[in-house]
Amino acid sequence: MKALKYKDSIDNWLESYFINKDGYEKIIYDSMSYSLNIGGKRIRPLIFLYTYRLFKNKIENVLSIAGAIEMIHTYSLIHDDLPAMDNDDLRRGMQTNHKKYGDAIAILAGDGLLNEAMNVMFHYCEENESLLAVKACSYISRSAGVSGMIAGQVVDMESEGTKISIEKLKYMHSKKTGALINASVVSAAILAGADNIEIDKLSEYGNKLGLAFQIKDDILDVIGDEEKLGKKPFSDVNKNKTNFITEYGLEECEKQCINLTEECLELLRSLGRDTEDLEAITKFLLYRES
Ligand code: GRG
Repeated sequence: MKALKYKDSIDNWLESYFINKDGYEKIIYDSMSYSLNIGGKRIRPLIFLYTYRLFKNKIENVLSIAGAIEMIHTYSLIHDDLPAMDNDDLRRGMQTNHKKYGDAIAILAGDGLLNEAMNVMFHYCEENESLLAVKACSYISRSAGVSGMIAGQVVDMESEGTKISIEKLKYMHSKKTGALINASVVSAAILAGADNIEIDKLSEYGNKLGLAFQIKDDILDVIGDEEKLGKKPFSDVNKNKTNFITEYGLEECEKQCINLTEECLELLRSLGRDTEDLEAITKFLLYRES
């Protein structure tokens, strides 16, 4: 599959962020860098950059906000893998953070990444003295917070081992996975000065993309290859969790993914802008193997 544009820029920004950090607390920098830099598709920061590029040219100016979004995502994965949550040993094909550094450092690494993401965003707002930046960054922090991703995670934890309705399943994923994907699109549009009609269309695109992403995640959990996934498959089955496969079956899920992808592409085309990169990543997500 063709490499996604700007992925190297994101990887380089993240790799150089915690470089040359020393002192008694060095282990926390090692631990945060470990999880940030052991792979990851960088879907959210790329979607952010591609959306920004619909309206503005210079992505170098906003690379830090893209990096902050990936820091938030990585923190959520570290905490999700902890024994108190999903208790997973493998992530991105490597040991999970707590397996390598222990539970205490993994909790602090997640906290550290979340706070660092906020520092990066505040710094951007200060430097640019921009109200659009404040609005964009507060959209991101709200989406990651208790009315967004954390709400979804709470419903997920509370539902373990019980059968939940499709409505609740969709609610859970619109928050847990969808909120940060939606924020990656919408915050970029806000920051770039898009008008309300464009923001609304892009928000709808983000919501549909988030749902397609989650259904594909459930499909891969059943038919994915362990090596490519970088983690053990059948995690939902083993934890007795309701997911889209248990509710709709594999064939119907594949159909829904294709339909949602088509709806995403139509929304993008309706913007009347050069949406080539967003279209490419939308299709990439449909055909991904990890
Ligand atoms: C701990 C507050 C808190 C939230 C955790 C995102 C999340 C909420 C948990 C992750 C569990 C999970 C497997 C969710 C399904 C969708 C998802 C987010 C998959 C991982 O994202 P990718 O595929 O991963 O973008 P990479 O490694 O490529 O970055």
